[in-house]
Amino acid sequence: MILIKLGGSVITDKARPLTPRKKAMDAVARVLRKADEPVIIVHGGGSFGHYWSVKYDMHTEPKKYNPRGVATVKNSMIKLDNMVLESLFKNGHSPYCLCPSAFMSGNRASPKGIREAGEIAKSGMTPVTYGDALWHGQKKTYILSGDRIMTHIAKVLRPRLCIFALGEDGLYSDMKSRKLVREAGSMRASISATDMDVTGGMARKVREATAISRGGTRVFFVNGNKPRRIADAIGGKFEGTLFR
Ligand code: IP8
Repeated sequence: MILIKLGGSVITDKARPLTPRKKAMDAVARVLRKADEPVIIVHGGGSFGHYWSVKYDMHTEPKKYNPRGVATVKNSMIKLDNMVLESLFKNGHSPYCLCPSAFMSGNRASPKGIREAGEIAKSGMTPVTYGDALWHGQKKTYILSGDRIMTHIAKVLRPRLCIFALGEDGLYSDMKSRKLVREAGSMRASISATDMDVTGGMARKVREATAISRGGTRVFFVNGNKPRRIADAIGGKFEGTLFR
C-alpha cells in the first residue's frame, strides 16, 4: 500500500488565492494509476484552505474561531477536494471521498475509521482525504493538517511507503545552497521561516515524516511537479529525501 500526500504547492498555485493547478493534479493522477498496489491519497489546502485560514486567523490550536471562518475554510476545501476527485476520476481511478471527520473525532483519530479506509483502498477504490477545519468539542475548532493525517493513517495501516509530493525536490540542508538531503535519518535540517504556513510548513512535514519512519515505514519527500520521480519511488528508485 502507498500513502501519498499531495502538497498544496503542487495542486494549487500558492501565490494566487483560490487557484488550482489542474494539469499538475492530472499528471500525478496518471502516475498513481500505474501503481500496482492500493493507494490512499491525502491532500493539502494550498491557496484554498490556507488562504482562508490566514484571513480568519485560524491555526492548529483548538480555539473558538469565527464560525464564518470555519465554514469558509471547509467550503473551500470541499471545492478543492472536488477538483482532485474529478482529476482522479478522469484519469481512471475510482476515488472514494473521505472527509476527515470519517476517521477523526475531535483531535483523535479513530483506528476503526482508518482501517475502513484501508479496506476501501484494497477493494480497488482510491480513498481521498484532506487537511481541513475540524470540530474539536466545547465550541472549539482547529485546523487539521494533511501532514498530521499522514501520521494517523500510517500508524494504523503501516503502508509499504509514504510519499510527500512537494513543490520542491525534497529537504534542503540549507535554503541558500539548496543542497538536497538525500537521506534524512535523525539529522536536523535547517528550516527557514519562509517555509511556514498555518499548519507549520516544512517543519511539520519533517516532524511527521520522522514519526512515521520511526514506526518502521519509509517516508519519501519528492518533487510532485516531476511525477516521474513519484513513479520511480514506487518502483524503489529515490530521487528526493528518504527518511528511514
Ligand atoms: O495543507 C491544511 O492542510 P495542509 C488545510 O496539509 C487547511 O497543512 C484547511 C489549511
